[in-house]
Amino acid sequence: MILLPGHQSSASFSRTRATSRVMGLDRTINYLSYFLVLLSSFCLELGHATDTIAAPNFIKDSETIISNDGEFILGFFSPANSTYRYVGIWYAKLSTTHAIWVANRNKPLKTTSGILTISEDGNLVVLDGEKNIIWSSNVTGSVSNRSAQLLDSGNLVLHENTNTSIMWESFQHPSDSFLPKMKMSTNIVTGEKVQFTSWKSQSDPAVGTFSLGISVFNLPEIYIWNGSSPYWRSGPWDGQIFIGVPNMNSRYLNGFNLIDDKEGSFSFIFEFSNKSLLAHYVLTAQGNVLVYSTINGKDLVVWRSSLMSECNVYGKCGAYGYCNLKNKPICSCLEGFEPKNIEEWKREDWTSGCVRRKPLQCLKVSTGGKEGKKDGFLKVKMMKTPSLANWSSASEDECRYWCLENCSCIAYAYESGIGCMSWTREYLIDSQQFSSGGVDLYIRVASSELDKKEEVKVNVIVTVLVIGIVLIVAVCTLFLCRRRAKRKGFQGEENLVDNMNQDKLQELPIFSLEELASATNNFHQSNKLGQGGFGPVYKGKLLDGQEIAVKRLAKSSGQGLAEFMNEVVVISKLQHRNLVRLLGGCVEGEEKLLVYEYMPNKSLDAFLFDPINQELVDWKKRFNIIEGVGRGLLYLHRDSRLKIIHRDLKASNILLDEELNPKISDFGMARIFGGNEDQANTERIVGTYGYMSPEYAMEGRFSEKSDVFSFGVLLLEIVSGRKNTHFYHDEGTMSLVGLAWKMWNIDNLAALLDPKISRSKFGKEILRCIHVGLLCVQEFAKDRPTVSIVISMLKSEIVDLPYPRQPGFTVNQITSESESSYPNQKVCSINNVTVSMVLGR
Ligand SMILES: *[C@@H]1O[C@H](CO)[C@@H](O)[C@H](O)[C@H]1NC(C)=O
Ligand SMILES: *[C@@H]1O[C@H](CO)[C@@H](O)[C@H](O)[C@H]1NC(C)=O
Ligand SMILES: *[C@@H]1O[C@H](CO)[C@@H](O)[C@H](O)[C@H]1NC(C)=O
Ligand SMILES: *[C@@H]1O[C@H](CO)[C@@H](O)[C@H](O)[C@H]1NC(C)=O
Ligand SMILES: *[C@@H]1O[C@H](CO)[C@@H](O)[C@H](O)[C@H]1NC(C)=O
Ligand SMILES: *[C@@H]1O[C@H](CO)[C@@H](O)[C@H](O)[C@H]1NC(C)=O
Ligand SMILES: *[C@@H]1O[C@H](CO)[C@@H](O)[C@H](O)[C@H]1NC(C)=O
Ligand SMILES: *[C@@H]1O[C@H](CO)[C@@H](O)[C@H](O)[C@H]1NC(C)=O
Ligand SMILES: *[C@@H]1O[C@H](CO)[C@@H](O)[C@H](O)[C@H]1NC(C)=O
Ligand SMILES: CC(=O)N[C@H]1CO[C@H](CO)[C@@H](O)[C@@H]1O
Repeated sequence: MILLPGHQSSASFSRTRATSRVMGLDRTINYLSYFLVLLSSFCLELGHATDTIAAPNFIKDSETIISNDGEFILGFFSPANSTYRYVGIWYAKLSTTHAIWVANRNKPLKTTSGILTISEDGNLVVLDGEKNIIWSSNVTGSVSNRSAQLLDSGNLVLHENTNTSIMWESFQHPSDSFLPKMKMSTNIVTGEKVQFTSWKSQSDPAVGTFSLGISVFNLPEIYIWNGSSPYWRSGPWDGQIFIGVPNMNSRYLNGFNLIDDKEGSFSFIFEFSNKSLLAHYVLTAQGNVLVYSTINGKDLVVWRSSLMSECNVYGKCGAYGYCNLKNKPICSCLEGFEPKNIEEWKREDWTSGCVRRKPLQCLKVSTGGKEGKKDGFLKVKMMKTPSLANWSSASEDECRYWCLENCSCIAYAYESGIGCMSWTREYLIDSQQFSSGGVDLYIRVASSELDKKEEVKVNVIVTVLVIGIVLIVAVCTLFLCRRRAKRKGFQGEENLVDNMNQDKLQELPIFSLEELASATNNFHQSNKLGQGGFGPVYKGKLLDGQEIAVKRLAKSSGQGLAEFMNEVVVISKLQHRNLVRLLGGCVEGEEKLLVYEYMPNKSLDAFLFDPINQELVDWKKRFNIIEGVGRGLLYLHRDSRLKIIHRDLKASNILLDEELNPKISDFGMARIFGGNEDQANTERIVGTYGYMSPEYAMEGRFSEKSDVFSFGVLLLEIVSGRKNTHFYHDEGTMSLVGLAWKMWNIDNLAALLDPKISRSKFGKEILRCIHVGLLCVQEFAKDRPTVSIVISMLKSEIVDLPYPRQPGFTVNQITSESESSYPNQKVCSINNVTVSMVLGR
């Protein structure tokens, strides 16, 4: 059966849409061709070809091909209120029939006689009834044998039959829809871009005026352009969110990732771990971005961007202006600035922007004026930073200093996930103020502006004092609680809880004690999941069926409130798939409870150290857990907006979801660090014996490297399936870390492995993990790698690992040593329970 490419014989593809209008002669041909396809599949073993078009086959109007998993359909369609025919791809299961990709968008077919096939030159083409090429994938080069396949991701690829290399793919030539796994990208060296263009209107897929893509001026940001002028920008990416999109539900940002290949190419990609979310983004003909998601089987718009608020329009308030939806009018001048044209501003025409009230001192000096008081900075809170920032990796202090010293620097901002941003341009544009989120922006003003601020402050202070007194009375009850907590031995020295943090509790969903009692069957013993540092944890079920875990702080534990508040403050600020999610809290009378998402598979120790459960976690799962914990820790240390030292990382604090993905929990001990603080001392040492780094256990010094130590211990435990407590070995008692070191030195790491892991396939990876584990538990903090390096090492991005030095705690030394050097130290070393040591100084 040899047919020329594009020959008018129709291969029928099963699962055509219900709209099939094949009749009469057509049907006969259809049967005939069906027979031919059957025949050919016998002869050529084509297998099932419902997701593939291979020459000489083709599909005609009314026929479709379907991705292997049934999620996507490729075929002919007409948009709403249009009779024109287009070739496109759409979601099979969503009720929005909006095509996520359109081939001949600028050149519609006027009849239903079009076909889609592979042309003689090997291109994917749309032909009209007269065989004219309406659209082509336009791949140049030698003529070869290719076929097109609709993948499960919704990507239509044209590949070589001989070597399967991809010659063209629809993900590289998108229309208006951004799907999971797709890469939106810009290469600043080659100028290559993958960006999205809106339809002209809902009934016309032709290229419209709006486009969406990445713009890179030092920092990559997502922009929407109207024609060639900026229309909306996302603000820079801080590793977790776009700082100009604070109201975007973190659920839809989670899974977003920036890929910087360090060679000039930046891409954004997103993917949800929960496939049933099926979310995708669409740039509408009006310049809006919609997020579609499937919830309870219905697809909904769950988020919309720009036009939702006037403030989102790029440069709405002109130079030096900023927009705040809560203000009336929405535009104001930044502090130290006034409207350039007051009449226009009165008419709410803000485009002329604002001008500086008092000239900067540094300009006067540089033009020969006399020295006066130095300029300073005014802080504006919760801002979307202006566009076109310069970036450097400087610390916050360096950033401020540099900006103050350089007269051309008119503003700076510092955000730990981004670094130092500064503006050295003539003006600041597209600033916006939010009621939460955003970053602090520091604007350079003359010193007299700062003085003025002081005067106002005096007035404000009087008012604040009055309100303050009222507030003090109001928080009296809580205050008394805290004092009692302190009296009972809590040293308060590193107490993060200040009155401001009481607000945090208010922000959090509040559950009533009654609700939680009924959810847990009155905290019934049978619902008890375990014992945390400060009280038992119960499983519960809310009235709406949601399963929860409730931590009930022991009434008697004097330490409760501070740690409780600490946990609330820390977790409520964190969002990461490898951190357990706090759903709410409850404070009623003596009772303090925290409500978390429920993790059906309990904690890691229940798997690692249980001879039966050990079997359930093969090496792949274990490695996945190691990576997940690493990512969660990296987020805590570096990527979140705060720098957080967990201080109590251990197997029983790693919870597992239904797919055994790890989530770090128990933030009762966590410590938030200021911007450039990276080490601290404490007199109250909390942590778990066996996981504590030497410098922390001995001297109370902790830093991210003490978490790295704990992570190293965890790594060794995961690989060996043994606890790092003392166990008997041939030559007396020894800890797991000590044993690992010993085996490393006699080159017998295999002896360390959990016999339940089949090692044949992953031998190298397992040994690498032990090696990294040993690097993490080195005695001196400075020798230990940071978490980001640990992750690179685990992923083999760093190939040559250094030779580890002697670990801390190789022998049972803590009690003896600490007794000699710290006679007043009390060590309560119950192996599996968090201990608290109070150093009397
Ligand atoms: C199609 O036309 C009808 C009637 O003119 C109109 O109500 C509807 O909004 C149009 N739909 C679209 C998607 O343009
Ligand atoms: C393919 O090339 C033709 C001729 O250069 C051009 O008119 C057409 O727009 C191109 N098609 C695409 C999809 O780039
Ligand atoms: C093209 O590739 C297919 C599948 O590999 C093969 O069956 C067919 O014979 C090839 N056609 C030509 C013209 O080489
Ligand atoms: C695959 O084959 C095509 C055409 O024969 C050629 O252009 C391409 O370089 C090949 N790709 C690889 C990876 O060999
Ligand atoms: C987009 O730009 C065009 C031309 O400048 C203008 O007429 C139109 O109003 C703009 N659209 C929006 C939504 O701002
Ligand atoms: C995925 O999301 C759906 C809808 O929100 C939810 O019902 C389901 O439980 C989620 N599945 C997982 C594994 O989180
Ligand atoms: C700011 O960015 C511009 C353009 O990229 C560059 O010329 C200038 O040197 C930068 N300034 C600083 C201080 O980085
Ligand atoms: C200030 O910044 C500008 C622009 O980046 C640069 O050209 C200039 O050398 C800097 N001046 C000083 C004193 O650092
Ligand atoms: C400590 O762990 C052991 C065994 O793993 C268990 O029997 C014991 O009850 C645990 N102690 C506490 C206080 O949870
Ligand atoms: C390994 C293991 O126990 N997995 C379980 C995790 O939880 C889900 C849901 O409860 C179970 O179905 C798995 O068997």
